[in-house]
Amino acid sequence: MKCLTKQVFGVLAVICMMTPLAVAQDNPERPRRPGGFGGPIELGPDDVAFYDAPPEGFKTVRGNVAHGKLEMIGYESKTVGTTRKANVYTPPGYSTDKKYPVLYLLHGIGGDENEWVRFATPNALFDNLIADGKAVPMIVVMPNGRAQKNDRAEGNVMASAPAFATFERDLLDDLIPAIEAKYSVDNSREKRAIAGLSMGGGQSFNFGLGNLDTFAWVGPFSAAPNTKPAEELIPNIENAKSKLKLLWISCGNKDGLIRISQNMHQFLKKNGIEHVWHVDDHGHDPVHWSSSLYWFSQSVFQDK
Ligand code: FER
Repeated sequence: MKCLTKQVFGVLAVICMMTPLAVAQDNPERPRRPGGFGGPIELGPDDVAFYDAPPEGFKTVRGNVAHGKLEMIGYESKTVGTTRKANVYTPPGYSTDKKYPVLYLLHGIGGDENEWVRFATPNALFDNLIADGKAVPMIVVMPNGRAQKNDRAEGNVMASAPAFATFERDLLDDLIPAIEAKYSVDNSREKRAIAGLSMGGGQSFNFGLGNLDTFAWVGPFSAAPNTKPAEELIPNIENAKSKLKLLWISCGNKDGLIRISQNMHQFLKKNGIEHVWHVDDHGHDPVHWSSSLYWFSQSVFQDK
């Protein structure tokens, strides 16, 4: 038994990642400080990669596969008091004759509803995985997690951190009902997932583990300091064990925020809560997040 011990797909899963600064997210070319946000990085024996780098072209549009559709929708938010935007991917052959699982995919502090689209080309990434039989056809919703009237990533983006907490109500009370009214969705908890990067990773921990009757699949990548303490998020170990279908955590080993994910991993390990812990050689950056989405997407909504 080495490192973290969790059996995922019959394999020992251990991963960790690192997180640089949020404002760097919008521009993959922008230079970053080594380590980015956060403090010193101390790596332990569990903090190793469980997956390889994705194959070449994993997020490039392929001419020889069926394509899904990416559209921008508006929904009425009682929480914020505005009409809010979300990018929605529907898979190839989307049909109202079927009911689809839904992944809610959240951005970081410098991002918005277009962030994932900009750097991960999720329509191509999902088209390719679905064509190869590696991901199940799913709807992917990429909303704006900054739940305030002006939700643009402007000025001092750190000042909008409280609005990322407010998004819990927007998500549960406004967005999910709007998605389930507009699309052909299987609305059982086993068919609803939440994942995200950095602030969106913290939101995934907080809203996912905090609402296990709503979400069964949780994927925080490079979680930020908005992550609540593990003891608060998981007051009932047995309940978490029985309700979680997958808790998939990643971070880069050059990410100064890795301590947050390491702490969560240690709590989960100590309490015997199965999870994936994947630590790659990246930082708080789009390469790590694209890779994490690539691998998480091949587990979500699939029983082991
Ligand atoms: C912080 C460092 C990083 C913080 C948030 C972040 C709220 C978010 C980073 C990101 O979303 O990329 O201290 O406090």
